[in-house]
Amino acid sequence: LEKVKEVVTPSNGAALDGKPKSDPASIEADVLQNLEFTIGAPSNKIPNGLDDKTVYRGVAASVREFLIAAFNRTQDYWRDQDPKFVYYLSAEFLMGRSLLNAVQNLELTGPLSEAIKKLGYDLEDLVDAEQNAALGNGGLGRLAACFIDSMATLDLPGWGYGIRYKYGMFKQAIDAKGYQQELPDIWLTNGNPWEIARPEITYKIGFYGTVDNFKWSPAEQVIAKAYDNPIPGYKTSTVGNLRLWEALPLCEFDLDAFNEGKYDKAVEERRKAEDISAVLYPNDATEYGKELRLKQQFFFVSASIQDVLARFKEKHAGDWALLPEKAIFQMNDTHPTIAVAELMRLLIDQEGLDWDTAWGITQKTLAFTNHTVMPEALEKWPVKVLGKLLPRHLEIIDKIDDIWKDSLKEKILAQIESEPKAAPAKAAKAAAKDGEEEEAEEDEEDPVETALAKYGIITENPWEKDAKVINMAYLAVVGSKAVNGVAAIHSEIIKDTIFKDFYEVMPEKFQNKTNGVTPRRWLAWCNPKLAALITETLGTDAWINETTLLAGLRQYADDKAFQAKWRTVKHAAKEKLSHKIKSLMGVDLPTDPLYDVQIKRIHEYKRQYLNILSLIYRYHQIKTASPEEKAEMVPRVSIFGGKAASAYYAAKKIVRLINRVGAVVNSDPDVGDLLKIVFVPDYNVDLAEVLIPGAELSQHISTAGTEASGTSNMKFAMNGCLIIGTMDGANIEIAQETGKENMFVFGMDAEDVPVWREGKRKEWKDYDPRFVKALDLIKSGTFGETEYFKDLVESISVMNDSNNDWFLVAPDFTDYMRAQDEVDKLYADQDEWTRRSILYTAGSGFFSSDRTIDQYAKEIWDVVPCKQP
Ligand code: GPW
Repeated sequence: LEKVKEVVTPSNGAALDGKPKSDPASIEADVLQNLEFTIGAPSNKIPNGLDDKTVYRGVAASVREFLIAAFNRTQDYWRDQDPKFVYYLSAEFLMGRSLLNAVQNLELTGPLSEAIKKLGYDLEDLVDAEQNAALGNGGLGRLAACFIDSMATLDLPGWGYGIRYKYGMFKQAIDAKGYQQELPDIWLTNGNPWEIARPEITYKIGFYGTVDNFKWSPAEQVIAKAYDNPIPGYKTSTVGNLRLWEALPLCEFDLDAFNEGKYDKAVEERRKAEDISAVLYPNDATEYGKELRLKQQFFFVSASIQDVLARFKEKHAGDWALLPEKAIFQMNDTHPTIAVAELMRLLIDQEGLDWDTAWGITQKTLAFTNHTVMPEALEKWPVKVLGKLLPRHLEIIDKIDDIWKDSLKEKILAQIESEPKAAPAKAAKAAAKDGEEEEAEEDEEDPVETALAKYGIITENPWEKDAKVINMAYLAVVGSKAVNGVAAIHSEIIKDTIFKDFYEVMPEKFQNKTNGVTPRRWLAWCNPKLAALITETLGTDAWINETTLLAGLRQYADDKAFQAKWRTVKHAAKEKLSHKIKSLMGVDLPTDPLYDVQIKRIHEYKRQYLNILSLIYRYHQIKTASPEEKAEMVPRVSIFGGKAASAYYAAKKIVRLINRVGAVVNSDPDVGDLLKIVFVPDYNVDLAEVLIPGAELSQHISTAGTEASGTSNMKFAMNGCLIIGTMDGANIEIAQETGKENMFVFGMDAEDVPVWREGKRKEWKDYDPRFVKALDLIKSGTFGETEYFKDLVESISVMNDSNNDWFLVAPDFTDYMRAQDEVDKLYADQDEWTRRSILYTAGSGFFSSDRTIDQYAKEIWDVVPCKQP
């Protein structure tokens, strides 16, 4: 056997004894072998004549062997043990890079770096050679990535399910005039060493066609092909899975058409199918109701459910009542909610269950997370669009809607009877006054039907006459066992607003699961120096999985010697950030000023506008200051990053404004190092891994009540970065954990915002003179393009039907400036600043996604750890 091993196993012994050898020499030999045979690098250039990209591929191929070995063992064990699984259905998984994460989670960094050094390369450079996997827009997609990391680390049987987009989030460039340019994200050109293609795992997905007597005959079919992405846990041998689907044509090529010389037609079917998994929709929190988007959603949901049911049948054929004890699907926002109808269809049409049995199973097997209260993001599919693409599903949704409303009838009737009769009488009187008594009589509707209307899943489209829409969030609420928001305040708001009526009739369904982030990627791996200091101070690295241990840092917050060490480490991270910006943009940033960072999707509700207005005023102050006043000012580097959805014009103008202001300020000799404003192009996961450790102040300044949670706020807090923010989303809980007095809190509260919008705003004229000054500077052309910026300026200063400063930039400005003054004052006191920085990290333990996932597992999923002995 030993002899055979030597001769046969090219891959480090994994195939025969199940575990590759992890000493530096074995790894080195394996990388060489992969460079030569897997990658096919020219042998005369091996080992040290290759570029980093090629060596990266060889190294990744070796790491892949470790991953696959542990992956196979985990999945075999789970198959054998048959525990209950959670399936996280998400249209987005924003994974970022995988090499460093895999190597760190597998605890291979030491021997691997040594092996790489022997070959004449540097692990850090190879890490930088990797393409970002950007199959997500922002917070929602990155949350899904953090969640599957935590599931693996907690040994929870679970898979992610999504789409293998050929093109991910667009790449952003900023042109010389400050405009955002969008470029395609061609991320698969050099192959993807982190995925395992499964040509043998395929499902048919149907679209269009007709329904005859409940039988659906699709007019179009495509194939969904599986790709598995192993997800390593940390300090465990568990390796979970992210299964992504690629769309392919049923028939490769129409040979008849080809033979007739119709070449275009011959390839048409292929193109139509491939379109489905071609590109990620780059809209964050806005929907456009496009058919292709619904196609994508149904495509991955159907493939995933078919896959789960197929595995269930292998073990438990026929025993459908057992399904809720073996599987739960978590729907990440409304994007996968067609799952409600698809699970019903498969159980009834394919497996022959009766309606009631199928509905009972469905309601126990699905759960739903809501991530926004903004109406434009809550998907409502026109009945026309959904009925054409998925006629059988429309029929099922229609019936769910009827049965759901029927189930409420008794309750409603009792309610109506208990109400005093005065209300209808009053209405009749009012009608009589208008001389329309008779008509009112004729039109009078069944009061029960009227009262039921607000519960309707299928409703009238308020924007279009006679055009019904399907409210996907309502469908999900009715079809799920649990519904949750993503931060404490958000989970309360959804019960009071978008789901109020539903909450009143089924309060037990509604829960909160405050978001979290993985402390591996977002502290331990991205900020190794701070991590080392924490480990040294706490005397253990157990905090990487037990983040509540970070609270142990509190006792050192006042310790001057510790503060000095903390500052040194933070400063090193600032230097790294400054180098990164130099290499990306050619801009030299001093490292002494306060590093202030706002990185997130560009959106009016997130209020990058508020931030840039305050900087415009700061610029004005610098320009008009005496030398003595200048000497008192606290220098600042303001960094922005984020993408605007391609058709979101206001957001694109804000991007341009920031860039224009930056160009003027940075080249003004009067300003010097007192203020630098940079917009880092193409903000993404790997930039975040440098920006977050290097930041000292971060801005989370959404209009109260609009940001469901936010998750970068948690990452910044973990890395000892102070927060200026509103009492919104998870900021509130971060303030609780780290001390509200340590946060720069400003602005209106969530309860005041609706009051403002409905009333106060109409008579308010109290514009802050500094706000007026900042807008004047834009208007008078200080940053050029006055015509271009005109409507942006008016949107927050001239009130009329189209401009109403919906996100309260003007009324929150004064308090924001007060908070900014406090920032400057505190930064001048470095000891106090550092003390708070330590307290942020110490108080961030609650925001680990391990905690979040543990709560999901216990309170919604009923899934327990299943770890190999
Ligand atoms: F609109 N979020 C996001 F709710 O990143 F669908 N993209 C989205 O399309 C939506 C939400 C959607 C974000 C929230 O804005 C953010 O507050 C939250 O922290 C994050 O989802 C994860 O829950």
